[in-house]
Amino acid sequence: MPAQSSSSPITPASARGASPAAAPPETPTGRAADHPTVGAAGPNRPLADPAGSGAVPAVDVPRPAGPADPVDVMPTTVEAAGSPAGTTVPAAPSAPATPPAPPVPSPAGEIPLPADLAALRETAVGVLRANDLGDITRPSPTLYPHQWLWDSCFIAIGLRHLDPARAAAELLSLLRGQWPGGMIPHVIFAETTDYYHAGPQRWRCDRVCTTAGGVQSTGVTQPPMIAEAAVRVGEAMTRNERVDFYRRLAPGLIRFHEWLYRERDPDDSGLVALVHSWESGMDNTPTWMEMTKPVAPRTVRALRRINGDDALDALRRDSKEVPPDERLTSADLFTLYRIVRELRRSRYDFRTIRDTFVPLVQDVAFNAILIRANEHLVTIADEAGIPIPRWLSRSMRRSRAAMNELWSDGLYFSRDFRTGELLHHPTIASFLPLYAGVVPDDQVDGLVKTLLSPRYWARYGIASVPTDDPAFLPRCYWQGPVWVNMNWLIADGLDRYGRREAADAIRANTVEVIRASGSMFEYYSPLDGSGAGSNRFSWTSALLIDILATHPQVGLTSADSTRNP
Ligand code: 2M8
Repeated sequence: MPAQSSSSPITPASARGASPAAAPPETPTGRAADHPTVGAAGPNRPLADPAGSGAVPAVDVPRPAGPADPVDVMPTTVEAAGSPAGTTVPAAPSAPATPPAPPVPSPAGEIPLPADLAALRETAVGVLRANDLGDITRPSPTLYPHQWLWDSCFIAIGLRHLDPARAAAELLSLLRGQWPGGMIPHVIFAETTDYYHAGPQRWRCDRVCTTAGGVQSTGVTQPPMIAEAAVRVGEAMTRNERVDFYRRLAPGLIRFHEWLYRERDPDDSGLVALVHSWESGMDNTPTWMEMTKPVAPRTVRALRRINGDDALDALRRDSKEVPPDERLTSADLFTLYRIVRELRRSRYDFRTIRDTFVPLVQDVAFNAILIRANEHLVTIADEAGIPIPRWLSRSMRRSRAAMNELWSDGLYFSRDFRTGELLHHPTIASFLPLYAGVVPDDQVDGLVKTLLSPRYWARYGIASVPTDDPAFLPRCYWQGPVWVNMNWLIADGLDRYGRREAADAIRANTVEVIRASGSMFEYYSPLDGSGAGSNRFSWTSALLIDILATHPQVGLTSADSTRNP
């Protein structure tokens, strides 16, 4: 793995004292009383504060209108080698009208990238640099000003190509927020006065626990991508650096996996349960919204009846950068806030939460990511020379077997923890068992065929909700758009099933949709490739850098829309 710390445009971690070999990174020490993001006068004031409106800086990056040439949106399909006969893989979007620029040496020093891709990579590096807050990287400059768990993992996977020590610091910094019981929170609040709609005062976690680093956090977790990211970062290090990094990470990481099973799988089912859609990372995915809508606050239902969505829209503050129709609905957002309130009252304790109205879901994507993470955890612990408790190894084995229970009618589905009923809503999550590597051989063909069908793989990539589903909205958050992290995970799984050509077609498509938009958007319409959500988004940038470094041939071929994978 080529490492480029010397020429990295990211500030070398050593300059900030954040090398994995150095002492743990300095941590903010603010508590509820003195943290700059807390307090009614601060920017994280309660949602309905009338003085709050308009305080969010407008995004200064123009939003592209989508592909210039409407002909570009016509579906083109090519035969998919490595997929069942008759399956087609949509081609990558065609190249921009300008003739291809001559190749320039790739920064990785291997296969030269065409000049436009080299420039795109520089844009991605620039985004990561701009979002770098020291030892953490915010997902985007305006909408997401703190540290998110799985974002940091995807970010580290890209950062390793620029500065492995900085990438390691990104992962180690997640341990600052670890709770005494082992939970690693989904957001660790940065010392910033920038507004975030679900800031510390919504969670009041300081009343429940003091984190090791004295930082403020949310009281829920997010997909456990840390072990995957750590192994990728470890690949970019010398053996000594890696062992040192793993020794620092492994104890906290093992405690996190222990917490997941102890706290969230109390009945030893093998599948952990989530208590909020924010834990799934796919906030408004239809599966979760089906569970969430019935617990909408009465006031929200009443306001909606009287004034439609307008009154609610006026109260929310997360949609100042991003138009409301690209985010979840206001009613759903206020319902998610209500669930946070209930979690807070339950002191984030699953035994208490179980007896409340809070929806509990054994989320298929989260559990798939956990299963893969377990494998990586074994590697990390082995190399660090730290044993994994026997009971944890047993739970890990149980998880692999339990995934089969989520299979129904050719897809995998999440399950209602209380009723044991499958939630039959097909989404991108249904394919994550490919990433986990738990799909039995005789089920792989069918699953891949479904993934490559136009229902899921539209002209500009894999839709997060099938395009013919009543819930599908091409530019609305987790309700339809293409997500670069999902593409990355599924392509990785396909590789391990020997479906390299389908995997590379996904990567080529990912690179192309980013190139066509010219910007690092949070998500993209699968129908016309237009960017949506936040711009200057970190994981899009990081995973683009990773794909171009690990699969440079994808960048070279992606402009050829007639290519046959
Ligand atoms: C989105 O979620 C946050 C809440 O966690 C939000 O909308 O405020 C999701 O896309 C999530 O997966 C992601 O980690 C986060 C930051 O990028 O944004």
